[in-house]
Amino acid sequence: MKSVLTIAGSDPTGGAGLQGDLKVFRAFGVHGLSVPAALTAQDTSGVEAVLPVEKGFFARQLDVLLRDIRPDALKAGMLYSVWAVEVLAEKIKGLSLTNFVLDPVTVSSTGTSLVDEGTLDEIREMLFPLSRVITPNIYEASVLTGMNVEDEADMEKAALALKKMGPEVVVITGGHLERVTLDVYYDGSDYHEIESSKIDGEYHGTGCAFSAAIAASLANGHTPLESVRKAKEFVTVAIRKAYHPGKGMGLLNL
Ligand code: PXL
Repeated sequence: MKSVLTIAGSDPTGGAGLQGDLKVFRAFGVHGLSVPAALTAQDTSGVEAVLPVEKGFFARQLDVLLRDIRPDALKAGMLYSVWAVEVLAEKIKGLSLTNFVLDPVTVSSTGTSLVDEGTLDEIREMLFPLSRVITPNIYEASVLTGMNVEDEADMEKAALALKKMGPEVVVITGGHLERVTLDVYYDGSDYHEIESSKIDGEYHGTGCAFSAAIAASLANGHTPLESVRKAKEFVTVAIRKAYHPGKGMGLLNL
């Protein structure tokens, strides 16, 4: 069985973050490894507080785990701190880890910041060049490029700008057309528009599940484009079957 590592935040609701990622890994038939970079206090209505894992202990978790198991793919979600980015970049380089999927998380679905000051700049500089696939949504693509990303043409321009920052593949998610949602995939030579039907309502953890599914699929030997398509189908089904265990947002049925 392939092993896939998530480095992300803890989400006690089980919908996003590490806990969501581990369910995705199981659904894709891979063994899930997980290292928390931060804890959150949250419910289905939103994130109330964030506590980063202390630097030395974050590094220790990675050191100990990675000297035993070499993951076939890994994903990073909420890293929160500048130093978590630096520690992770060192590990990926030092061990020549491949199939790294980066979800450049900025804010929670309800608007709480999930990055400390300077973290996004550090992600762009240190982690983009090590990434096989990056998965910003249109908001994150705007913040990372300084462009105003709204329609399909903007998404293509932003994907080009992001590609120049070093990742092998860029997927910008969450474009809205009249009846469909649109993701733009760019690998330096071709653009692919990936459409799916729009589903009403607010769902928590879609970005986390998407990037985790891409990582799992890469570990299973699929190409980035195949992996992105499989991840999109998986998340669409999970949204369609979402449920409401709490009083706030729906959680994906992973
Ligand atoms: O969806 C972004 C996200 C990532 N990671 C954790 C989260 C959230 C959103 O709330 O809680 C841990």
